[in-house]
Amino acid sequence: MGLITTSRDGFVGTVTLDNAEKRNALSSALIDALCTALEGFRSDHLRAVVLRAQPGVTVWSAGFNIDELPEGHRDPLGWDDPVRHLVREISRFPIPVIAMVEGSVWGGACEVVLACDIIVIAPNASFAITPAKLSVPYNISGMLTFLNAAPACTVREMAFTAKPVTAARAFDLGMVNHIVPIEELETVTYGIAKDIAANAPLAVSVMKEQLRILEGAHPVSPEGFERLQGLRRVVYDSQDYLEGLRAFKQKRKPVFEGK
Ligand code: KGA
Repeated sequence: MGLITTSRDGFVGTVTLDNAEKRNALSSALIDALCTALEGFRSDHLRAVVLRAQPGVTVWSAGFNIDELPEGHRDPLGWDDPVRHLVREISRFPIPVIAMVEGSVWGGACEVVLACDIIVIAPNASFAITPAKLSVPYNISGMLTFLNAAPACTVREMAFTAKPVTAARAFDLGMVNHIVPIEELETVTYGIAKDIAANAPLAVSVMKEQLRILEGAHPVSPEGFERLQGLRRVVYDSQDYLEGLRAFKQKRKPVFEGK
């Protein structure tokens, strides 16, 4: 079964998430396919990429494939985690990636969208930062993706409540570039892609990399890094982490005890 589809029109490539049955949860297989598609676009010297889901979805992506999270005592979001790999791939990709979003975007998928260069959304889009719902310690560079995309007080509210933010609010907060009626979503998105594709690709590419390096220019001391990793370990070693996973699989609300 295909998890994504790809297409291209001139210098513009499209990757469409195509696993609505599992709400486009970011399984390692889906992410592998997506990264392979991006690599193909890179070697063919495309100049803009649109990342989207099938038209009409109510869930753009349900985030991490929770079934693939480790059963405790292992960092669930370490360097080699597929979502971390995808976020790095998008942000280091030398071609702008435009996220075109209708429907809800959860957890790791919210980070993936916010890691894209430009975001165009329909009024039914929504965004949620979900680790607190699952008792997952999000990783440090992931928190930076959120912090680079939204005001710190918004990131705090989203992370602590895990409640979705509406499209209108995301636009008001500057988290996305455009909110447009659903009928105009493709026209606006592909219009931007074509504008980018008409420009000098080397100049665009170097500006993208400059912005990535500048956005990531936050020195963290070794002591601070180790402190954060130690605090994260307490969370993924906890009973609450196991409870979060179990509750999702049993389709019930988790009961967290703070231990
Ligand atoms: N991982 C794995 N499977 C998932 C999934 C996920 N994140 N989300 C949905 N599925 C599966 C679900 O188990 C079901 O499978 C199918 O997709 C349809 O889901 O048919 P099956 O085998 O039972 P469902 O729930 O029936 O669809 P729905 O009623 O339309 O509801 C859609 C939503 C998105 C509201 C619902 O599926 C949901 O709440 N999903 C989880 C959203 C979430 O909390 N995501 C965060 C994932 O964690 C994450 O990103 C991390 C680790 N994080 O933030 O730190």
